Amino acid sequence: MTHSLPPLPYATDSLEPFIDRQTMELHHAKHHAAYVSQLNAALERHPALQTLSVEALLRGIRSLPGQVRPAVRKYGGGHANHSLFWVTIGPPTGGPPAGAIADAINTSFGSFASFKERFSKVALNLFGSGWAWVIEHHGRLTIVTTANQDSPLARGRSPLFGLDLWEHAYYLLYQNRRADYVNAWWNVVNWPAINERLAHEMAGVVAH
Ligand code: MN3
Repeated sequence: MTHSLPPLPYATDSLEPFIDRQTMELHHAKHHAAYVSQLNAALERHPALQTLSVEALLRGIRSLPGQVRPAVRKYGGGHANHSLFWVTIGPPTGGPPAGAIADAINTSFGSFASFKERFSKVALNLFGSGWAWVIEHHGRLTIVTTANQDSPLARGRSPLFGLDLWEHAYYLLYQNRRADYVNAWWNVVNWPAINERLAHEMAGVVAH
């Protein structure tokens, strides 16, 4: 089994004006695709690892052979991070989160406004390339960052959603204005999809 680039579940221009078509095309078909092909190349000599999902590779990264570990960290991380990113954004629907994610946000941060402020601040303070993440644990949400393409999965944490803070995610439209990109991203967050992920995670916790 080899890893493959998941198709985008919407048209590349459907996030405009917040994320432009050209950025979406390059980001998905070039950047993400490169992580997938580099991951596959790294696993070529490790047939036993080729049956594992990218999530399983990252969760078990410490037990991987030393020669393949850096590639899984970089390219497996890049593949998993982007696969999650695409499905937790979507065409703008407007409006704040509802349902379970709204409850979890209110419980953890007091209000959506204060969550938004905290998350944005964390995203702006991240130096260099990386990601800001929201992680759920027993119904409470926390905000963490990772550098480069490091995945929270490699630290035993499952990200609910995250924001790509590499310049390739915003430079064409926003140049160096990361704050404008972060502000724009709130308009394309797919709260219904995040609610579904949250429901699965909370069901998983109950089942343990
Ligand atoms: Mn990216």
